[in-house]
Amino acid sequence: MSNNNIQSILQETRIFEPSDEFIAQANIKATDVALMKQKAEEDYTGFWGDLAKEHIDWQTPFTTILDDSKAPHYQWFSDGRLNVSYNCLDRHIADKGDKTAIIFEGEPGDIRKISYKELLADVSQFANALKAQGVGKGDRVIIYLPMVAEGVVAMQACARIGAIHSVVFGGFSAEALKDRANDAEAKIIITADGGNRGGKPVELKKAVDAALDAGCPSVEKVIVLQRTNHGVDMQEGRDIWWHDAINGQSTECEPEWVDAEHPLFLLYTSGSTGKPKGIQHSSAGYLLQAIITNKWVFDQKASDTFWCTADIGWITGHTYVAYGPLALGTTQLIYEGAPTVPDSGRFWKICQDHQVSIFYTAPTAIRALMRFGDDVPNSYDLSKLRLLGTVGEPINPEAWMWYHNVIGQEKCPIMDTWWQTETGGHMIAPLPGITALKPGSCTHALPGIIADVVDKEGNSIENANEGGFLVIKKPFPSMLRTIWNDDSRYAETYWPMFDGKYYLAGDSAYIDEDGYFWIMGRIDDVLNVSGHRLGTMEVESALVAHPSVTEAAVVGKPHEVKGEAIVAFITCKGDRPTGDKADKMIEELRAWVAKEIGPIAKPDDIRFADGLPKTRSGKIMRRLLRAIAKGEEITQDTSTLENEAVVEQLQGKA
Ligand code: 7RM
Repeated sequence: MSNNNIQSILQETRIFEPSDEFIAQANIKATDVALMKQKAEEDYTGFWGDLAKEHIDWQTPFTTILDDSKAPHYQWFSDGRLNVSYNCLDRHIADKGDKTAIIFEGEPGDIRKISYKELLADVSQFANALKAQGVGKGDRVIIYLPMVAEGVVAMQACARIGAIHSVVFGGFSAEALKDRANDAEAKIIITADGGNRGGKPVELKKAVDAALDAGCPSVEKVIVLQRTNHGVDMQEGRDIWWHDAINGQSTECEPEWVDAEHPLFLLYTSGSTGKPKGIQHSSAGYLLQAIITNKWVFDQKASDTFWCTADIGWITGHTYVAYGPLALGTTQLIYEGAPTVPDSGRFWKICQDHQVSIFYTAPTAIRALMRFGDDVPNSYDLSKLRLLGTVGEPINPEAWMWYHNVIGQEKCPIMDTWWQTETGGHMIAPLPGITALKPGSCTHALPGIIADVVDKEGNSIENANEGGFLVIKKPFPSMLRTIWNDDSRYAETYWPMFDGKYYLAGDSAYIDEDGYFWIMGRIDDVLNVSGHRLGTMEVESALVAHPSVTEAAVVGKPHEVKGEAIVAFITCKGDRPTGDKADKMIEELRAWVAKEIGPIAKPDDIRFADGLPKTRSGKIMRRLLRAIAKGEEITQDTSTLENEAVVEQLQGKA
C-alpha cells in the first residue's frame, strides 16, 4: 500500500434496530455484553479462561490460560485435556439422546433424520473402522466427500481418535487433491463414489484415482462411501467400501483425550501466492469460538433448526456445520445439492419443509437467487425464519435489503459475519437483540476480540471513514496456530508489520462515526486511481445497484497517467449485451458509477460475460481477472471453474 490511506466513499445511512420481541428472548443481553467487555479489558486472559471453563467439558482442567512463550505461535489452555467429539456428542446423550442432530436432504430428495444417540453410534463405529485401517492419533486424513451427513461423521470420527482431518472441497480437481494430500502427507483418503450436484454425479472416486495415479506416496488406503451407486473402480488391497469398513465394528469408542493444543484439523486456503496454505487449528481454542459464536451470534436454542448452506470443504462448513451446532446440541439441516435443482425455489422449499429458523448463506447465493424474482420465495412459507446470516464477502446494500424484506419478511435480524479460515470463527459480527444493523457493515468486534483499523505504522486511524489495515491486536483462542510445515510463511503472512504485535487479517477496512466496521476488500484488491485509493468493493457495490446488473467484479490495471485504471467485469440480468447494446450499456454504467460514487470511480473498461470466474466457494478469482484486464496470457489453472467459457468472453474473444 502507498502512503495514502484508503478513501471510502460508500455511504449507507439506514439503521435497523432489534425488535423488542427479539431482545426479550435473545441468548445474550446487552448487560452481559457490557460486563464481558469490561472483564476482557480488565483481565483479558481471565475473560477467556472463564468462557473455556463454562463452555467446554474438560477431561483434565487447564491451569494455564495463555502461553506466549512461542509467539506468534500462541498456546491456549495448554495443560488441559479434552476431546472435541465428546463435547459435540457424548455430553448431550443424557438429556438429548433422542433429539434430532442432523436432518439430511439429498439433492434427489431423499431425507434422513439422525438423533444425537444415532450420530454418536455412527461416529464411534466409523472411528473404530479408521483405527482398524491403521489410522491413529496425529495421522492426517483427507476427507473428499459430497455434502452428506457422512462428511460430518468422518470429521467427528477423526476428532474422536485424535487424527487430523483435512477436508478437500469436492469441487476441487484431482490435481488440487494430490497437492493437498502430499503437503499433509495423508495416510488415508475418505471419499465417495460420487455426490449429487446439478442433477448429475460428481466424480469423486475417479478424481481420487487420478490423484493417486499421479503420485500420493503417503496414502495407503481409500475408504469409499456408496452414495450415487453409479459404478466406480475399486483397487484390491487399497480401496474399501465404507459399509465394509464399519461392518462388525463396535458402535462404542472411548474418545482419545488430547492436549488442548493438539491439532484438530488442517484446512487449505489460497494466499497471495499460488501454493495453498494448510491452516492449522487447535482443539480447545477452536471449539470455544465455535460454541460461543453459534450461541451468541446465531442465538441457537433447543427449539431451533439451523441451516448453514456452506460445504464442509470450507471453514464455514467446519465451524457452523461439523462442530459448532453439535457442540451446542442444536438440530441442523444439511443439504447435498445445488440451490437451483429442480428449480430456483429449492432453498426456500427446504426452509419451509424443515421449518428452518436460522439460515446462514453467502452474498453470492443471495444475489444469484434474487435474480429469479420475489415470486419464487414468496410462494413458500418462510414464517419460521427468525434470524439470517451472511459470510464470505461484503454484502451490497441492495442484496441486504432483498434478504431482509423478501426472505426475512422484515422481522429477521441479519448477521453479517466477518471472519476467515485463519480465525476459525466469527470475529466481527452483530449480536442479535443488541446491535442496530447497518446494511453492508459487519458492525462491531465480538467480546474479547480486539479489532482495529490501523495505518502502516500500526497507529489506530482516528478519523471516521478513513480506510486502513484491519488487525486484531491481541491473540485469541481460535486463531490459527501455524501453516502446516511452514512456520516461516505463517510469521511472514500474518505478523509482518507492527513488530509482530498485531495479527494482520489482509483486509482493508474503515470504522465509521458510530464505530461500525466496514470491510473494503483484500489489501491487494485496493485500487489507486489518480492518487485516490478506492476499495474495489465500493465500485462493485455501485455497479450492482444498477437495475440491469447482477454481479460485478472490479480490478485495477496499470495506467500511464492515473496510476491505475478501473476495469469492471459484469454479468447482466437477461442476455449478455453484445455489439451496439454493449456499447450503450457501457456508457450508461460509466455515467451511473460517476453518479453513485464520483467521476474518479468511473470504470475505464467494462466487459460483459454470462458469469464471473469464481472459486468453488464463490469467491471471485481476482488474480485471473487482473491478468485478463492487463491482456496477459492466462497461466492460472481454470479447470475448477463452473463455466470456462466466461474467460474467453471476458477476454473479448467470444
Ligand atoms: C469465512 C470465510 C476470508 C475473507 C476475509 C474477507 C472476506 C469474509 C466477510 C468478508 C466482508 C464479510 N473465510 N470476508 N466474510 N468480507 N464481509 N462478512 O469466508 O478464509 O474463505 O475468506 O473473506 O476478505 O478476509 S475465508
